[in-house]
Amino acid sequence: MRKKPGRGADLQVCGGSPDPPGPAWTPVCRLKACPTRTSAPGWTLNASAIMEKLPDGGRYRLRLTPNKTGQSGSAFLSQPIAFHAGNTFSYYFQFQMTDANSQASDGMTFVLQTEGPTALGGNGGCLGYAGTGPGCPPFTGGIMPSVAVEFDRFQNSPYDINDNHVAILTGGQLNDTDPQTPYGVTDCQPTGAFGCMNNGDVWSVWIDYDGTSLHVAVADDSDRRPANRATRTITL
Ligand SMILES: [Ca+2]
Repeated sequence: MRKKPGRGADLQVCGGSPDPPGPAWTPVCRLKACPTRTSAPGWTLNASAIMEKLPDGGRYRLRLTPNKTGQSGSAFLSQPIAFHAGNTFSYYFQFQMTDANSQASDGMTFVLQTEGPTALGGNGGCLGYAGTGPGCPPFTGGIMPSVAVEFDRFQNSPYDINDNHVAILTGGQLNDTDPQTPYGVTDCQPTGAFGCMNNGDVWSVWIDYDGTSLHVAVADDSDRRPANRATRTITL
């Protein structure tokens, strides 16, 4: 898995379900001053991606890019997972795109790929997944072969429907398939209201493959799964 580009997109990786609410805690560090690591067992971190300790002093989370322009970073499992015809999978994670005042551009992608653990696409609208080039896509240089789910919160003309959409991508291209807008919120600039993926909330993501189709569900500030948001019939 992997990803991301633009400014201030943080991917918080959690195994299983989120922790239940606990007692109030006192921050042991402020986010920008919390301890960081440039490696994580089992993972390959690329470019701007680092592990960053949570302010409660507990777990580390994956920070794909800092809050700067022109960034791209990715993180993949170092060892590939064998996948055969008829196999299925379910994956759950949480993300947080901080600094809504700077729009937390441009978003991020969850990627299944066979290129290798150091794979990385371009920054900005390429979401660390697609290749770069003048004019309009398709561009060369994206991660491929691959299937990705994008969480895109900056509208690039002419190929994005708005500045807050989820879509399925293939072949390292920004070929948005079945683009859908969480909560129907289509205007998230300059700040993010509820339903804007850049609003600083912790979002939950469910990605499931049933052997025939890829299904994606997202929820703002909730770990309760809603109806699928995007779906594509695809052979992995
Ligand atoms: Ca975009």
